[in-house]
Amino acid sequence: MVLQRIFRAVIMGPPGSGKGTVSARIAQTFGFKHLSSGDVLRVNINAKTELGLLMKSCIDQGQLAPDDIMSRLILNDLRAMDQTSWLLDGFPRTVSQAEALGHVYHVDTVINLDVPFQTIKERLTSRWTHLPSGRVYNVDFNPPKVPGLDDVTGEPLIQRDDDTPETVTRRLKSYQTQTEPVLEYYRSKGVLETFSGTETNKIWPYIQVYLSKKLPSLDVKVAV
Ligand code: G5P
Ligand code: MG
Repeated sequence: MVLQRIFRAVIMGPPGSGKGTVSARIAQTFGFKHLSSGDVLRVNINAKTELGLLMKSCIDQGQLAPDDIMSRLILNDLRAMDQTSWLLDGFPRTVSQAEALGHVYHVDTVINLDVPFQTIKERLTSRWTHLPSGRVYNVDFNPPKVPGLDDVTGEPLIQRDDDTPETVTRRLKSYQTQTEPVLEYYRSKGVLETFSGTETNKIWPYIQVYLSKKLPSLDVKVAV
């Protein structure tokens, strides 16, 4: 029998605010499983699955995928992670998705990255991604050791089709209209914690301290 603390967290923030970058640090520091809805969709698009083919044009145009499809997809993946602490990145993105998640799981905390839109636009055009793992690089901020190649596997990096300046503008708009209301939803539940700034390295220590304090206060769950 193993005693473990199950912690369920969500990370939110506009496109390019650093959700993937901070999630990797949280996963490494606290041992959470990281599930990114965008990564799940991109892996499906790359593998040309039925879902991927359906979702590709939505994503390329900077629009959100339909709520029912996203909720089914993510809740299904979460079922396999029931015995472990997890961190959801990119889901929920609408109030309807937040309600679907809330019907099944209690969310312990929501980390909100509050980064100015101008900072974000500059970052996304210089982002490089390793598709199979979701690892992200940036030519200025965290360049790969060998240009164009993933540090861990040596496989090629790609630039996302939705990182063009026009699509980034559309993604930011849909964030304002469809995702910002989710912040209010979680604020009203008393679980929202906002971290503001323009540099991940400056925000990260505050998140680390916040989570370190939060974790011991959780109920101990017993897993066998
Ligand atoms: P995604 O994949 O969830 P977004 O738009 O929410 O996409 P994105 O673009 O993945 O978010 P991020 O994860 O917040 O951004 O940011 P990141 O990748 O860590 O950092 C961005 C860049 O900045 C990187 O190059 C990083 O190295 C760099 N960086 C980080 N910190 C710093 C710093 O301090 N300084 C500098 N200079 N650089 C830094 O969703 C994609 C699409 O999938 C669909 C939608 O169509 C969405 O648009 N989708 C959904 N649709 C409906 N419902 C859902 N739940 C959906 N989820 C996904
Ligand atoms: Mg991301």
